[in-house]
Amino acid sequence: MQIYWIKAQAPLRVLALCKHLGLQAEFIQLDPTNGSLKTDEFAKLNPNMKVPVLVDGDTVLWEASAIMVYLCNKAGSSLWPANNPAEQVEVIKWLSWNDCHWMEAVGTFYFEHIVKSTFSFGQLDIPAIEGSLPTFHHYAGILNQHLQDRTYAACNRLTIADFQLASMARYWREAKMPMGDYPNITSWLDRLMRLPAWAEPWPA
Ligand SMILES: N[C@@H](CCC(=O)N[C@@H](CS)C(=O)NCC(=O)O)C(=O)O
Repeated sequence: MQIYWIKAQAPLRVLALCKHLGLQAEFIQLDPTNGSLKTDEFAKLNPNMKVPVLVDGDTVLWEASAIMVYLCNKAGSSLWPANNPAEQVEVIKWLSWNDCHWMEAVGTFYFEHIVKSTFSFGQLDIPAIEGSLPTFHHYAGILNQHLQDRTYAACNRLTIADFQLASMARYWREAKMPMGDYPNITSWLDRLMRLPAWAEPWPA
C-alpha cells in the first residue's frame, strides 16, 4: 500500500490514522512547490491533483475521509463503525459538517498562519482573517455546545470524525484562532493530542 502526501491537513488525517492503526505503507512525500502534484502521472491517480492518495493493489482512492474508511475497514477498526448503520450516520454527519462548514470557519486561519509559513506562500492576508471571524464564531459555538458533555465528536468514542474535524483546528494556538470562548473545543483538541499518532503524524 502506498500513500502520497504533503505536509498539510488532509493527508495529516490519513497519516495519523495509519499510524494509530499500526498499518504498514510506503509513504511518498510530494512537494506542492515543485510541480510534483501537477504531473500527468500523478493526475492519473488523482485528477484533482491533490493529496492524500492511496494506492493498494488495484484500488486507487482520493479524498481523506474515504481513505480513512478504507484504512479502518482494512484494519477492522471501529474508528469507522462498519457494522453499525446508526453510528455510520452519526460519523457521516460530522464528516459532512466539517467539509461544508467547519473547514470554512477555521480554514482561513489555518491557511494564513500554517500553510503560508510551511510552504513560503507569502504574506499574511489580515483582511481575510478578519473577514472570517463571524463564520468562525458561528460554527465554533455549535461545535463547543456539541462537545459540552462529550469526550469525542461522535459515537461516544474516538472515530474518524474527530480526525476530520481536528485536522486544522489542532493548530489553533499557532494559527491564532480565537478559541477563548470555546473551552470544550480546546479540551477536546488537547485530548486528541495525547494520542501519539495524532501528536506526531508525519512519517519519519
Ligand atoms: N477534499 C480533499 C482535499 C485535498 C486537498 O485539498 N489537499 C491539499 C492538501 S490539504 C493539496 O493537495 N494541496 C496541494 C495543491 O493543491 O497543490 C481531501 O479531503 O482529501
